[in-house]
Amino acid sequence: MFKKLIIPIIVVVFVSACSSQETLSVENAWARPGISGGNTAIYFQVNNEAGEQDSLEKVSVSINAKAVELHMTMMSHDSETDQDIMKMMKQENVEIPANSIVNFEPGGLHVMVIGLDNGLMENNQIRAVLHFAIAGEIEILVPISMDGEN
Ligand SMILES: [Cu+2]
Repeated sequence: MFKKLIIPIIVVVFVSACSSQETLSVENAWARPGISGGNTAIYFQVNNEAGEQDSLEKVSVSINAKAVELHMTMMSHDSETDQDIMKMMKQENVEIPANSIVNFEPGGLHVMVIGLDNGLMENNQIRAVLHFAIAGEIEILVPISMDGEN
């Protein structure tokens, strides 16, 4: 009688632990070093295994800075100088389609932390909270690195 009760409880715990991982997860986070008064960019991979589209609405960080914004780097053509230039466009939010991986990476999407109170050195670590419309808040550890390799 006692044994029969325990097995269903274990199954329920196991299933709920799995389902939370199979919705949306964030991996491979890193951020560039930055100087006091300067900026840094945070990169990561969003893996949305849920059957519905989500949206990254906002990011907050464990360090003091003037602003945290979602940015998209794009090439645009400057007709006056006839040169291609890199431009960063602020995004109100970033759509995360169902069953997709969205990469925040150099040259593309990133989280821009503007006006750092204190410098960020390699091998430091910060925390960030990603606010998703459906998945809610996901907290990540973000190591400071030159290239995301370490
Ligand atoms: Cu930016």
